[in-house]
Amino acid sequence: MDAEVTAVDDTRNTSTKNSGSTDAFDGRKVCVAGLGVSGPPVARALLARGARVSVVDGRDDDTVRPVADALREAGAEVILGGTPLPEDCDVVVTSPGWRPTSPLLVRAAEAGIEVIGDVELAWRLKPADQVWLAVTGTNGKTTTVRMLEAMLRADGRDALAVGNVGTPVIDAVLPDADGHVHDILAVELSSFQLHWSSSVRPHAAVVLNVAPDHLDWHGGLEPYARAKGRVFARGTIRVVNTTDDWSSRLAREDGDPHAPMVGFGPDTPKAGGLGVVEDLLVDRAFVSEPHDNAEELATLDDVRPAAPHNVANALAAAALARSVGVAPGSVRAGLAAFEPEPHRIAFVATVGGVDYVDDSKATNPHAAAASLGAYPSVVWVAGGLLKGAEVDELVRMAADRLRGAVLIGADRARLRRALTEHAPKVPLIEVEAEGVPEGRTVMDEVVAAASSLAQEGDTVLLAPAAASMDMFTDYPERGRLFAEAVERML
Ligand code: UMA
Repeated sequence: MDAEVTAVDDTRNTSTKNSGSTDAFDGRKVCVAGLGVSGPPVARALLARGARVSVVDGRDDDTVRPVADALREAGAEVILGGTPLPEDCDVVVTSPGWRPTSPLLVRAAEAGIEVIGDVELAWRLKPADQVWLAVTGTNGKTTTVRMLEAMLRADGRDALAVGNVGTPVIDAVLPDADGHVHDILAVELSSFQLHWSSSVRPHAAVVLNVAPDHLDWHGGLEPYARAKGRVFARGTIRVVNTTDDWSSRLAREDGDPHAPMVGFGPDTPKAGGLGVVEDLLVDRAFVSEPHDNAEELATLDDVRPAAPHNVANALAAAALARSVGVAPGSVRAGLAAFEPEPHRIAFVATVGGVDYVDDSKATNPHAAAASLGAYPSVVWVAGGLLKGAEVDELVRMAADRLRGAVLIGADRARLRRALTEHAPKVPLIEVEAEGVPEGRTVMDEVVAAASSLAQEGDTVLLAPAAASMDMFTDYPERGRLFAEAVERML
C-alpha cells in the first residue's frame, strides 16, 4: 500500500537560510576533474571554503587556457593537457561526463580517495532549508524542469531551474553577489550526475522514462537505469510515469517504501495520481479526500509543443509543483508562461508544400521515436553517434511513416542496416561530411537530399537518434545549421 500523499508547503517565506556545512573542506586538498561548465564554479566554491584546489583537464586549448588562468589567480593549481591524479588529494570532485573508467578516477578509487560529483558537492554545501525538486529520465528532462520552474514562479516562489539544463547546481546553492540564495531548485539530473551522487535527497523526484542511452558510459541498460533510480532517496516523494516500466520499477525497488508514490499518465487518474480526463489535466493526488475529489489543473491546449510525450512532461512537472503546495491556477499559468526550448520539434519553414522540423535534441532513439510518431509521412534525417544504442525497434516502429531517409554521421551504417532490413522499400541517401562542394555546408547537402525525396504534405524531420559531436560542436549547432540550410531554400 502506498503512503498517503500530502502537499508540503515548506518553501514560502523563507527569509533566512541556514548555511550548509561551512568547514568540511577547510584545509583539505580537493582535485576537481574537468574545466568545462561545472568544474570552474566547483573550484571557486571550494576555494571560498578554504580548500586547497587542484584542477585537471585533458584539454589544453584556447577555450580552457583563459579559464585556467583565472582560477590560478584565484588560488588554484591547474594542470592542462593531461589528467594525472594530483598528490595528496583527500577527495575528487568530478565533472559529470568523466567515465568511471577514466584513469584519474580509477587511480583515485584504487587509492581509496572519495570521488563525488558536482551535484553531491552542491547538496553538501546547500542551505539546510533550500528545497530540491528533481527530474531525471532519458527524455523530457529539460522541458519538465523548465515547466516546473515556470509553475513555481507563477505561484510566487523564488525558484530556479539548474543542473544538466545548463546552470551548474553549485552556482545556485551559494549566495550570489547580493547575498541571495534561491528557496527552491528545479534540478535536472543526468544519469552521470546521479552516478556520482550518494547523499542527495530531493523533496520529490521523478524518473520520466528510461530507454537505452549512454550505454557505453554506464556499461549497459541496467546500470544506466539504476543510476537514475538513485533520485528516489530516503523520504523522497516518488513521482512515477505509469506508462513506463522502469519508472515504476525504480520507484518501487530503489525508492523509500514509506515515501508517497504519485503516478501520472495519459488516462483518467486513480486516487493518488495525476492524469487526463477528456481535455483536462487533473490532480487526484495532492487534494483532500482524493477518493472523492479531483482538481482541474490545465487543458491539453495549454501544453506546448502539443505532443503526447509533452503532456506527460507537463503532468510530471505539475506533480512536483503540487508536492510543495503550488496552486492549480499557478500550474496553468506556468504552462502558459513556459517557452518551448529551441531544437525540440521546432518548426522551421514550409518549402514547396513540405514542412521542415528541427528536433536536433532527439539525441537517442527513444526521443526520435516520440517525434517520428507525431508526423504521418516523414523524410527522416538521422545519424551521428549512437552511443551504443540499438535502432532496430525504432526503425520497425517508424517504417510505415517513412517516405525516405537521409543518413549522416559516424554510426550511419547501423541505421542503414536497420532500414535495409525493416524498411527495405524506403529510399536512402547517405551524406558524407567530407567532399562537400566549395561554398556549401554539409547541411545544405542534407536538406537538398531530403527535399529530393519529399512530396507535398510530407515533413522533413531532423530527429537524428544520435549525438552530434562527430560532425558538430553540439546538438544546438546541428539544429541551427539545418535551419539555416532550409532558410537558404526559401
Ligand atoms: N574531460 C577530461 N577528461 C575526460 C572527460 C572530460 O579532461 O575523461 C574534460 C573535458 O576536456 C572538458 C571537461 O572535462 O573540459 C568537460 O566536462 P563534462 O563533459 O563532464 O561536462 P561539463 O562541461 O562540466 O558539463 C556538465 C554536463 N555535461 C555532461 O554531462 C557531459 C552538462 O550537460 C551540464 O549542463 C553541465 O555539466 C552543468 O551541470 C550536457 C550534456 O550533454 C548538456 N548532458 C548529457 C545529456 O543531457 O545527455 C548527460
